[in-house]
Amino acid sequence: MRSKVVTIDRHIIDEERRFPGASGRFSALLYDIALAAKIISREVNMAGLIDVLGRTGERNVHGEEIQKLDAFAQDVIVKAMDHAGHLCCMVSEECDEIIAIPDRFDIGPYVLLFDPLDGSSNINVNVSIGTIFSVHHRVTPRGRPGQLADCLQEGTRQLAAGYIVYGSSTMLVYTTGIDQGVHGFTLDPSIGEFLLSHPNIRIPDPPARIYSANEAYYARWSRPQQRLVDHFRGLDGDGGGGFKSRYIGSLVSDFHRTLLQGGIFMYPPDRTSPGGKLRILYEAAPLAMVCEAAGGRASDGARDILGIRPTGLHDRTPLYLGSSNFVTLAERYLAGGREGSARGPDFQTSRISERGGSDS
Ligand code: AHM
Ligand code: MG
Repeated sequence: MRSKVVTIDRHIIDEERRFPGASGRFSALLYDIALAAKIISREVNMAGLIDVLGRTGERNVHGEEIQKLDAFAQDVIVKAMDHAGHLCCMVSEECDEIIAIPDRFDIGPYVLLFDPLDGSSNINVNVSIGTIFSVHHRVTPRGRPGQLADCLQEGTRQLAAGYIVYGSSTMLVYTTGIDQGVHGFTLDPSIGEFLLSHPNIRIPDPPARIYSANEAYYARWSRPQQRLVDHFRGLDGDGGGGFKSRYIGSLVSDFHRTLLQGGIFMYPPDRTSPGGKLRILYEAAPLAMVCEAAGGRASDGARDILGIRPTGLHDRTPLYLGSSNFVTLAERYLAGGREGSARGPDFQTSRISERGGSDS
């Protein structure tokens, strides 16, 4: 039994005290994200009842229009975050352009980038979905609306990143730096509070041997990518195998499992999406920060995700995320050439590193 109950608010305040001189603005921003998460969680849990209460386009018992959940989540986050004076602008998967702070509100020093409800194909079938967020400090002069330059920053410059998974319970997981730890909070719906349930999360070592990818796209992958998965399946006759396959199709949920159990999540480039599917700013970079803060690695197959500087708000990237040794193994296979050349130069050593240094 844990000896004390720590709410997310208490945790954020305690963390802030470690930085004398902190304005409290950043803590307030995290607090507002947690508040938005609670509202979205409540609605996600009611999702199955929408058909009972009325269909989208109709009004609910409060006389409010019932929205699609992703539009609802977008609305909740914008309304929770736009007025407190923390932000200079926002970026969302749901909006082509930068979301400006309305003129009547103060302009702050931070940028919030988010995917309000990721895993859209799972929304209507009661499978876990999530929200992803990333916070940067602005780089343009203060006091004016945020600019593109404030949004298009490398992942290494994130001040905080995290996600909320709406699963069998709702959890919020976040970090404020690679060396600041990753902390997980579970929502207790009876008191409406996120309670610290997973302090200092580290990806287990040795990790679970789990790979996660949409294998229906196998025929569209490059030969090195196919060989990597053949290796996980034990089909290449070269010491692989012993892996399980798990793929939910919700990035947040697949990543959450990877964080708690280890393994590798992959969304590779393929013939129809040569640049990958997942977006850098509000999908790949924030999860990469959490992953690295928990001792893992995140790569696009050749480069660290956190080093990528996007040129557009919705730029995409291939993504390999999870246990450090598996991500490095993937890079070694892919270095063999994306168009199907022979095995990568370090193929033999990859068998060793895959198990974290001991092949026993
Ligand atoms: P979305 O932002 O439209 O929901 O797309 C992102 C989702 C991720 O959650 C998930 O990892 C991936 O798309 C699944 O894609 P696919 O159905 O191609 O496997
Ligand atoms: Mg998404």
